[in-house]
Amino acid sequence: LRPPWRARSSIAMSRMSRFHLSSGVRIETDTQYDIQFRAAYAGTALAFRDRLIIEWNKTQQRQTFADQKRVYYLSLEFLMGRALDNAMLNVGLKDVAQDGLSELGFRVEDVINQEHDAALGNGGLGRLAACFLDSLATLNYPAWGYGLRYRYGIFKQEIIDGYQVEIPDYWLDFNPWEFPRHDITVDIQFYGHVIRYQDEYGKTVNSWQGGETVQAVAYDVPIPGYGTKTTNNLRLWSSKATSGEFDFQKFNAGDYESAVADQQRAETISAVLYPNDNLERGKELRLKQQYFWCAASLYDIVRRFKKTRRAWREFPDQVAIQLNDTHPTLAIVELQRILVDLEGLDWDEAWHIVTHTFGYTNHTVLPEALEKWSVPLMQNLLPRHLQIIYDINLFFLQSVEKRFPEDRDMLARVSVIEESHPKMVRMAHLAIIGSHKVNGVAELHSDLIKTTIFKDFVAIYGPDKFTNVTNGITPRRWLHQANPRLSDLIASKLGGFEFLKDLTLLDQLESFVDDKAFRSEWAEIKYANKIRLAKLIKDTTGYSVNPRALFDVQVKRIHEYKRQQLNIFGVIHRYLKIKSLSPEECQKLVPRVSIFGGKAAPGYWMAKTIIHLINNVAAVINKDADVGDLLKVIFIEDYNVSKAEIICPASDISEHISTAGTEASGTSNMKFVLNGGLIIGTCDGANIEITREIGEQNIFLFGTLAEDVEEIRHRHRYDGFRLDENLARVFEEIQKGTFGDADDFSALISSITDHGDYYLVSDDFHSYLTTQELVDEAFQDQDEWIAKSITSVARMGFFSTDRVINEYADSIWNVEPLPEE
Ligand code: 26W
Repeated sequence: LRPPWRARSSIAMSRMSRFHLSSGVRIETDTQYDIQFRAAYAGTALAFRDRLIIEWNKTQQRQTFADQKRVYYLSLEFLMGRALDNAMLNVGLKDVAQDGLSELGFRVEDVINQEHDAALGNGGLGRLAACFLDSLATLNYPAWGYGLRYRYGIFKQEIIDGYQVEIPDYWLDFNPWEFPRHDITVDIQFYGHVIRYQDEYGKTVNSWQGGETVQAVAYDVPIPGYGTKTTNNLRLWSSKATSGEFDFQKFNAGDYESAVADQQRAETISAVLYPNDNLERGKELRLKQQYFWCAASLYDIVRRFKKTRRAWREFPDQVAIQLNDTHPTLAIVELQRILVDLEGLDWDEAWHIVTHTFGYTNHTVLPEALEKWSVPLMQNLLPRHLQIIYDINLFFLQSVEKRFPEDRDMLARVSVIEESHPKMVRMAHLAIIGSHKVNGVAELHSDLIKTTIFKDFVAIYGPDKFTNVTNGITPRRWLHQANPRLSDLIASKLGGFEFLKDLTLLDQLESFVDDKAFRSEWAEIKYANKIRLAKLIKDTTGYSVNPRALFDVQVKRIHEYKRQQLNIFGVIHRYLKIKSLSPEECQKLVPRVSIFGGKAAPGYWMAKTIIHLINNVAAVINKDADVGDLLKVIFIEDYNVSKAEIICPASDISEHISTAGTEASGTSNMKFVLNGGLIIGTCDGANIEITREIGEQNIFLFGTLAEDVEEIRHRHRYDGFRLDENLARVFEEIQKGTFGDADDFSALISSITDHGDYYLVSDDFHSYLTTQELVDEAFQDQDEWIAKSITSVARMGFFSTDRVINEYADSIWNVEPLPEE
């Protein structure tokens, strides 16, 4: 932080009074810098918040008045990052704020950096939801996000002695971006039992009684669009004890302690984000979170619909609900319950409405990530919902049986209920049956779900129910905000910032590829961004890295399928090679900085082992005088959205090297390329479409193809397994203890050597190394490298979430934008 100097001008004084009013801090007299910075942040944030509120109210009124179809995006995760910079840029007043703050002696970046990330997500799925909100507002769609207001977001990661340590992320100390709506509450029921009886007209009534209730309270977050007045709403639910239950009965009975315990139990529901990514663990509290959030959101959506006094059959013409993975699948069951049990509709009529309302997006094919809930657990927590699930399944299976009378196995395969011990509810099956469209998030992934996990459903419903919508990223945050200098340079060539609203306009950059001055400005900006990252590295790890070296980055959740182990084994190989060369030979090498970042789920032991190995390798290599600048290894702790904004603009190359067929899409690949970094990757997820767009000559692809993976795994299992020679050499070095206690890494090694190498690390190691050599070679021709960088950026227009949202709107939601006249 650069200390602010004392401000004297009168404009500055009047702005300070805003700080004073909002924070109780007097900037001109308070000498504690951190307090001053916090006050500057609070004052600026509140000033922008005021502006947002005005447009937010107008937007809500406009949408109510227009009374057209709305989109509801249900996501258990919204990985928003910081809001202030985004608000400044979207409202278009960052310059004004910058001037005002500098009069007070502050740099705007320092003020922006005061904000705590809103980290209500694990990784790709949560960040995608955040990018979607930005595009929905920017494109003027009448849209709401619904999520949970976790008191603790994803944990903060510290690296201590090379190990990941998790620290709770309490982020709500001062959050000017949320508005508690104590008037908007919903009572949510759990447990209890179902009573079935005939009413006076002989109709069967199912009544869910007893159990306990918890109150959902709405907290609203304004979502401003870029360069538009539309400001949508993200509604996050917070849990608390229902007032009646907590205070009076037990309190009066003198049972204070247990009354407080009840309150705490209620608040636990929205207390913490589950930190697993792609791993399902079947915990009751997680199911409670899911129902709590689905039921509150549905109540809200239905309440809004009812105000229009339309007939129920018009519900799907007014409401589109998108399920971000299977986490909100209970919303399907809840809507059926509301319509049948509470509103008295016939089953079939209700089911027609339900199935025309929902769309389901799948984000993973990993078997361990597919949600299943045990029937006894569900029976206990949501007895009426379980009955409804059984009925949905019964009617579904009856229709399947009619169409496939010969195929008994088919019924067992597609059933919502898995006949295991205990029985399990398969949420993906329920999501498919209850939706009118199912989509994957990249072409390969969408093809894979149709031919593997959901194959039978394609046979049942036909291929049209299954579709692809390839992911994207918002260029506002991931180009304009993260890389302002590059954005300015592009704008100077394209005649303005229109490309931020229509990213395909970037294609005009291609005509400047041969422009020498342009190239050197382009290269200079990349270099400046690398200096900025080098500073972050110095500040957080203490290591100095040479910004002229090739920056090779892999930042994402740590997971065996994403294969950070392949990368670090490659680094060890490089290290051994450097050690074996003469000083003259070393002269010819390209200096490299291998940069890692990412969190491991706290219970994912193998992922934590990979982090440990990376850090131990870094400790050895970084202090080896023989190596010097030729190789540095960095683990950036606590990778999050704000750090991504510094890291993505600073890569020369980034790694997207999952085993083919395992990464549904990937979105950081897009962020890196959009910022002029090249990528090394496997033929997986969106890498394939990136290649198609930017051209094969601009990407470094390697490794096994998805279609061959199964056969190779089979070979490993039955014909034995041959370890790659170079990898064997790397393992020897680890086993010698070069990188700390060899026992620490024995399981990591034996997962490859003795347990079938499920992720094909050894199979792909040779082509990985060969491709890395091509990277080195290419980097030596900087002119050509920059040309590739510019060409790639020019061809990235397809990967904007604006394109993505328009595709969802046209092919799944059937909603229209509602711009301000
Ligand atoms: C139930 C535990 C759990 C938690 C999170 C299972 C699965 C998830 C997410 C679906 C994991 C996730 O974030 N998937 C990622 O979604 C991105 C957005 O579509 C894709 O780009 C990534 O490839 C995919 O891994």
